[in-house]
Amino acid sequence: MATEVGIIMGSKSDLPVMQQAADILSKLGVEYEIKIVSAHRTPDLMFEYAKNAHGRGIKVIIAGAGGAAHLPGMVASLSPLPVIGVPVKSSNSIDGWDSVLSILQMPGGVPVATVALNGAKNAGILAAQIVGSADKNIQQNITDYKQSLRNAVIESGKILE
Ligand code: RP5
Repeated sequence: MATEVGIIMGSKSDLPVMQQAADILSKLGVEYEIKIVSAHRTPDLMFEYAKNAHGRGIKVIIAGAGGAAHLPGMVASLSPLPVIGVPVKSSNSIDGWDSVLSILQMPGGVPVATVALNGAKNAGILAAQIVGSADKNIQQNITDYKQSLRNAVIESGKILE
């Protein structure tokens, strides 16, 4: 199967958060790649990645960054693909708000679908849902996953009975 989701992050220090996107994509049967591409430290690599991802068959990009988090917005400006931004509460962050606002407050015309602070799991699910809109097997995996969430809630409530 072809790689359909690209996960990128600004630093290896983002990996503990961004790994959660990779884990849920694996669970949902979506092929992904995962790389470190910094907007500030490797702008040339960021440019190359964003310009070429769609040509390589990638369908969605998940981009995570902390602090002055330019990576998701810059990649969105360069790529025709949907970009999901993950604000990361990094060691240089002021409580996460800097990365949340940097990723969320994109100007009109350049959207970044922003998930919650450290919300890489939801970024993975959203990416799978986008891919699943044109892939019945992946869509079925998402339906099954939602059913498992329901079952877990019903099961957890039994302790109160
Ligand atoms: C951002 O700066 C990265 O995405 C990371 O969240 C943050 C800190 O990076 P390191 O100093 O830990 O490499 O660009």
